[in-house]
Amino acid sequence: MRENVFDSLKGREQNGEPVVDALADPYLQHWVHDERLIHVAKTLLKADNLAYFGDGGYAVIGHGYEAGKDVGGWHRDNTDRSDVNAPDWQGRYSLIRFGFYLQDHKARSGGLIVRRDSHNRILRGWKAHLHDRYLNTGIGDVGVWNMRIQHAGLGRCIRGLPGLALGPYLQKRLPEFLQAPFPKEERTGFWLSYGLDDHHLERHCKYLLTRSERKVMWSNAHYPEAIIDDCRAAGLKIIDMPERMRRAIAAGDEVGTLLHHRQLAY
Ligand SMILES: O=C(O)CCC(=O)C(=O)O
Repeated sequence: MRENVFDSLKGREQNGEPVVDALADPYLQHWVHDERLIHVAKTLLKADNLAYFGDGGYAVIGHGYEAGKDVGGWHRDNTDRSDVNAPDWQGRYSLIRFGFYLQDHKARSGGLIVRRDSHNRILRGWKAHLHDRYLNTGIGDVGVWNMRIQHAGLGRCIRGLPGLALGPYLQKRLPEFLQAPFPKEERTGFWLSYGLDDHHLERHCKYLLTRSERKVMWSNAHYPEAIIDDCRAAGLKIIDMPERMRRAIAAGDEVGTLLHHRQLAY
């Protein structure tokens, strides 16, 4: 997978290949319909109507992905991030994201921190930090999270006690020698989101249409029929968000304009 990501990156940086989501990327599209991932997703979500909605991609630190600017802060990936009365927080939420960290973070910093139980409630104050957990992923591991959960990329852990997470606040305050070093390789992540084909997903798709980085990722994305067939054969429905965005643009709708998260009206 790491090789696939670097082949894709080389294509973009050296051959001018366009930035597209994972399913439109010839180096990565086979991962979207990997039956092992689909099996895990369906098992976790306890249902069969699984869909991919154009939310898959990678980032390599130093290649248009900067610590403190693009990665490092606490956030959620869902549509309604702080308003627990909003639709995302009603009923069973059904969107998940796989995160592959393609180097060893067993005792090395640079992996993901998640805040346990924050997908069920809003945790505030210092007590929230008691829920922080560094994912000590090794090579070949994958983290999967509910997209409502609070998390922070480029986490750090304590040297010698790698199970202990250091979120953005503590990273700035704890002396460097107490913090576990980063792996030597370039820090690379590859992410794939899936959801059940339901009202939560439809709302999230509407939300994604507002975002400018989706416009970048989808403007040149086209899914070959053969790949859609492979997905179907693996039991995965494809929601063609690039096409939906193009249609919205052609109809004169305001899409792809927001640089940052803004909650949808409800
Ligand atoms: O680990 C990272 O680089 C950030 C991952 C993340 O926050 C996400 O995929 O939503």
